[in-house]
Amino acid sequence: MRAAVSFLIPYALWTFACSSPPVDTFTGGSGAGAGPILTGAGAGSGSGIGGGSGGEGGSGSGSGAGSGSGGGMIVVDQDGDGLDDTYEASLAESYLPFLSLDPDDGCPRGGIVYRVRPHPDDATRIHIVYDHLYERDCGLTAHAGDNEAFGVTIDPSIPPPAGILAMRAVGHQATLCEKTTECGACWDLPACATAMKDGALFPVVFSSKDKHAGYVEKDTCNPFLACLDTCTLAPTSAKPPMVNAGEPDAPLVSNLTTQGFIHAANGWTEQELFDVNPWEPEKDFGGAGNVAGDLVDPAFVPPACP
Ligand SMILES: [Ca+2]
Ligand SMILES: [Ca+2]
Ligand SMILES: [Ca+2]
Repeated sequence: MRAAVSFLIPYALWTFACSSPPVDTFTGGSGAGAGPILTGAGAGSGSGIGGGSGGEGGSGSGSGAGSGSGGGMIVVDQDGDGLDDTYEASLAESYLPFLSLDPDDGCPRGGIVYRVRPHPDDATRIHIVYDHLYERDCGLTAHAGDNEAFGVTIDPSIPPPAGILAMRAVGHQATLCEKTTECGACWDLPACATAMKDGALFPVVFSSKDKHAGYVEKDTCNPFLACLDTCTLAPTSAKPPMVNAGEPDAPLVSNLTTQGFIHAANGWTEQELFDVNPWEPEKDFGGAGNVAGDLVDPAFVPPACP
C-alpha cells in the first residue's frame, strides 16, 4: 500500500487515457495532430511533423508544411523505425515526465540518451526509454558514471501529460537492492504521483539522493525497503540535455561527446566517460552499467495500455 503524500496529487486524469483512438503511424497528412508519418502522401490539410494541428505535444508548433498540397513533405527516418526523427525528438521532449532529483543531491550533473520507437506490443503507442546518465554516483559505493533508465508508454494522439499512459523504472538493477516500480492509467497500475511542469501536472520519476536509482512510486524509495535510498519531490523538474540514440540496427549517435552532452562545455571532467558509444555492447559507462543494454532492455517497457 502506498501512503498518502500530501504534496502529490493523484493522477486521476489518466483514467480516460487508455480509451483513446489509435493514431495511424504510417500515413501522412491525416491532420490528426500526431504525425509519425513515413509516406508523405499528404492528402489532407494537417501535417505530421511537428504536430501542426496541436495534437502532438500540445505545443502548437509546426505550421503544417505542405498542407493540402498532396505531398512533398520531407520525412527523415535515419534510424529506420517508421517514425520521422524530428517527430521522435519532439515526442521525447514534450512527453518527458517531471524529473525529481533531490535538491541536495551531491552529483546531479547528467544528460539523457533516449530511444523512441513504436511500442513493441502495440504500434499505435510509442515507447520511449530514457537513460539518465550522470557523471557520478556519489552515494555509498560511489563511482564515476551512472546509468539509470525508465520507460514510458505514450499515446501520441493525446497531448501530454495525459498521453503518458504508463511508466516503469528499475532502481539498482541487477543488484540485491533492485526495485521495479510502475504506475499509469491502465490495468491495475497505481496512479502516478504528479507535479507541475510546463504549466501542467506531469507524472513524476524520482531519483534517489546521490545514487539516482529511479522510482515511479515514491514510497518504494524508502531507506528500509530500498537499501538506504531516499527520494524528495524537487520544486522544479530537472532539465538535462537529451540526445536520440536511434535504433540498434541504425544508430543516430555513436559518440556521446562529439554528438551528445558529455563534454567540458557542460562541465564534465571524468575522462573515462568521454567518447562513449551508447550502442557499444561490451563497454560499461564508467563504473556503472551498459547503456546499450538499457536501450533494448524489456525491463523498461511498460504495458502498451491497449
Ligand atoms: Ca525514426
Ligand atoms: Ca527511434
Ligand atoms: Ca546509481
